[in-house]
Amino acid sequence: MRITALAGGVGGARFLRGLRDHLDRIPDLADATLTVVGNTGDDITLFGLRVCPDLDTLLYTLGGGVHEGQGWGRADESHRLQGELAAYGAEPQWFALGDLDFGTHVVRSQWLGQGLTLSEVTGRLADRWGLPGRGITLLPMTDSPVETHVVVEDDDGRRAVHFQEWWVRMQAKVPAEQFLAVGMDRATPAPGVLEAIREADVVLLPPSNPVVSIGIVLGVPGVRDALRGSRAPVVGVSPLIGGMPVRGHADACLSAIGVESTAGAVAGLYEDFLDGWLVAPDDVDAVKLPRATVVGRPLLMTDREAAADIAGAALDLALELRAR
Ligand code: FO1
Repeated sequence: MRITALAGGVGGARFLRGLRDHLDRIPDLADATLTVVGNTGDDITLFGLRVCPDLDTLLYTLGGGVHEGQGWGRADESHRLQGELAAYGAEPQWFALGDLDFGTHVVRSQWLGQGLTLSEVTGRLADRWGLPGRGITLLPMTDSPVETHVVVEDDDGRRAVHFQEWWVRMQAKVPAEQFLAVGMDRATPAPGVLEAIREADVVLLPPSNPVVSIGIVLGVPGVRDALRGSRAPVVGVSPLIGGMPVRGHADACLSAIGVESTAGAVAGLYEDFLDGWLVAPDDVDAVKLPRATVVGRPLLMTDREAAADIAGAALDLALELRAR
């Protein structure tokens, strides 16, 4: 069975690790393959190095090297290099980059500099993290440079800042007036992305941020049409429980685009291709969708086991819809 998922950072990565754990514990599903189309709108160049936060979060989480408490960055990390950069007054210092994490950014930047595409680079990084051996293919949504920038207005005036500055330095406290996917007008899907959607038996949308993660992937020309035309059932998992994001600032992102922070409103962003929607029990009654089947179950990924159960429920719903 071929499963394809569009994913962003921490929530998406934890969900997909749960999905792999779920597949591994069911003999009939153990040989299922998973293709993950990762958001690259969070990517940023720092100290001359290309940093891909969502791809790295997926790599480290699925490869067993993630800092479990943070959900991003490496376990057993140190920050000697960052300390040296700070001592030289190098900016910015608001984005924590550990020594092990720097290894990924150095080698990625070296390979990009040698002319490899982001897809080729990501494939090499995934090899090191053992993803192919677990039946997992990680694809960037596009090989073209795309960056999400955020229009804000504060004491420094009205301007666009990089998404990471808004998300990390500003903690999304300054209202976002608009999200701009800079470079998206020249972007094309990375090799294999459209095929992964068209040939999937199941497509899953993890509980990633619907605006700045999944929303950005959906903005790559051709992706949304492929989902609309896909013969596979598309099942998503609400990133909100009772109107609040489980983590991160999805509510701030939704209000920026004039969408209310409810499981139903988020489903509305996907309604032209969504077949199934998993929501928290308290949200079931409020979610009325014209076409998609709504199922309620606890959605808090409190630990790896819970994530496997939630991912299993999403897959079960997709398989049920396939059988109809
Ligand atoms: N998130 C933070 O809140 N603070 C950080 O200093 C930070 C550093 C960082 C470094 C590498 C990386 O891959 C992710 C990092 N993140 C940090 C998380 C990141 O901002 C978000 O997870 C995603 O970009 C949003 O999904």
